[in-house]
Amino acid sequence: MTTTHAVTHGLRLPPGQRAVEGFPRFGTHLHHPAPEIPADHAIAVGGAVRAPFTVPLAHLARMPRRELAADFHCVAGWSAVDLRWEGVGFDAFYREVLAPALDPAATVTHVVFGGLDGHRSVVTIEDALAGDVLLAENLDGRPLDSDHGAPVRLVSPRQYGYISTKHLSRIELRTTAPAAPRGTDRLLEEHPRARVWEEERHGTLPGPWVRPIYRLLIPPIRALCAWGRSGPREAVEQ
Ligand SMILES: Nc1nc2c(c(=O)[nH]1)N[C@H]1C(S)=C(S)[C@@H](COP(=O)(O)O)O[C@H]1N2
Ligand SMILES: [Mo]
Repeated sequence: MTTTHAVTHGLRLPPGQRAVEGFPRFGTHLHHPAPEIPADHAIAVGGAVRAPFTVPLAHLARMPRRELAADFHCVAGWSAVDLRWEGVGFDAFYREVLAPALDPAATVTHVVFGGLDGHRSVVTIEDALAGDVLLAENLDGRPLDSDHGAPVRLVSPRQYGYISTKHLSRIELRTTAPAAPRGTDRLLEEHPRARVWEEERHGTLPGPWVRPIYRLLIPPIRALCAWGRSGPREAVEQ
């Protein structure tokens, strides 16, 4: 098993980030409980492939496994430090499972990762194939719980957290940049790269400008997300 330690550039945290205790449940799902996981959960692959297909989780179990020690950075400004993920490297998954199924005429430029709850993230092929991107099934030695993306999630530690789609159920290979979903709020406009060390927090505004506004969103979003947690209410972190 190989272990990768994410680059820290000699700084404890990327610009504008503050460490939090533990690892809160957080996301665009807000107060909604985690989605039901089908017993036969599989990742559906579509887009620029010769024919769509699905990859059952049992297939991941047979692939070379990787560990990744990394901090996790939400675009709103909190960072969870030193998480230990385990799963399959996305680069290996791409080589073994996705590339052989590609339409031979296609040049993939972007990968779309979709979750069971409808969340989706768009990643350039360059960022997706960075060596430390993982299809993670375990966190800190245990299978992912529903707060953190059971049964499998993307983890891209050099990008803001919204890229790391939880409850991963769909991978689409694209040959052009997909358009932003209709109704996307300009205030929360995503950056096409979302790299944390470059503070690519926002699509058009400089990262440091939006910091204070995004930071205001942390307490209400955290409280809403905690409300939808799977564990006992008394375990909800404040
Ligand atoms: N399926 C799904 N994945 C998601 C989200 C979501 O709402 N749904 N939120 C994203 C955001 S904004 C963040 S910061 C991280 C939070 O991951 P955590 O809940 O494990 O802390 O998940 C990301 N992945
Ligand atoms: Mo986030």
